[in-house]
Amino acid sequence: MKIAVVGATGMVGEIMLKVLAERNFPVTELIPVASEKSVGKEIEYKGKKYIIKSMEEAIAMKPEIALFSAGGTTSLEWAPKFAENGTTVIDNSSAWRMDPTKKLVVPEINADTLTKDDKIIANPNCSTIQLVMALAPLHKKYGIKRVVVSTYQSITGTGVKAVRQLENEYQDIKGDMAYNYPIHRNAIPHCDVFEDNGYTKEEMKLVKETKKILCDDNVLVTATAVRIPVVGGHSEAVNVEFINDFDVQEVRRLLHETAGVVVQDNLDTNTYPMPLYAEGKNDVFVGRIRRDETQQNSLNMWVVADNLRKGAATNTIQIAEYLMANKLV
Ligand code: 11C
Repeated sequence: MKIAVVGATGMVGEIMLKVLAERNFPVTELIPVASEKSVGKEIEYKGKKYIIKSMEEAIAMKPEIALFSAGGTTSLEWAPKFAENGTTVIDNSSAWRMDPTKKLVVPEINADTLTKDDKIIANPNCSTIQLVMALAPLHKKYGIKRVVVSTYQSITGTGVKAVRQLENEYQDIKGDMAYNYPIHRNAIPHCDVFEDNGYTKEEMKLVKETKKILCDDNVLVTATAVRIPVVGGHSEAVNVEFINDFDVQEVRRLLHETAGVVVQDNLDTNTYPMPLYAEGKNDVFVGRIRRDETQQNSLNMWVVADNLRKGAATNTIQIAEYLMANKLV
């Protein structure tokens, strides 16, 4: 399969290359694409060097699939040009997610909705992916009425500038700031920009994308997204109210049986998910599963995942794997 990776030198792009190699994706020709300043430079994939191409060059090479992680503006401009030329684009930006003509896909949940006609496929936001991975099997069984989620998000979600800010702050060096405030020793309740309703864009992605992926507008979601000085992944405290009652042991079993979900929940051994250990892994980890004793049919849980992997690169590549396995490209 001829694969273009658009945004190959970015944080997610680099992980995409890593995950493609790790999963032995059958790449017959790799086309790394990046911004004009990187065109002509080299990147390495599986021990071989590849020259970074421009968008125009990549389109002319007619890749079967283009994995995009180059931001919304680039995607809005270029994804249709790739698609018109016969390439299936899997886009990791927010550009197409809420477009009613585009599918928003987490393969374990709704890849079966994909057809050959889907030429631009949207990859959800990282904090949404790990949330719906834990919610989907429970929604199927008990019906979700309402979700209250608080996130503890890794600085890698902001990008390389934020990683540098934290590193500088560790050493008391003054440098460029990715945030309005220091992030070292801090928790900033502000991920992405504020919207008119007082929520941030990140919080509203959790609300809107969850409904779209679960294909159910009746699922109520309210969110608070917080940035913390962590690099390994995003964590989420999730309170779920179901329509029907549940058994905690059965919830554990359902999650345990869900592909891509790992239950880490043993209080006797202090076992619960943490970003330090989720880093570099492709799964979503769930623990601290317990009944909310203040409200009927309600549950609390803690959900952790590597936001650059299952939250971005891995999910994108799983979509590509599904398209390939089902001959949709
Ligand atoms: C964050 N979730 O952690 C963001 C990063 O819409 O794909 C990814 C933004 C997106 O800040």
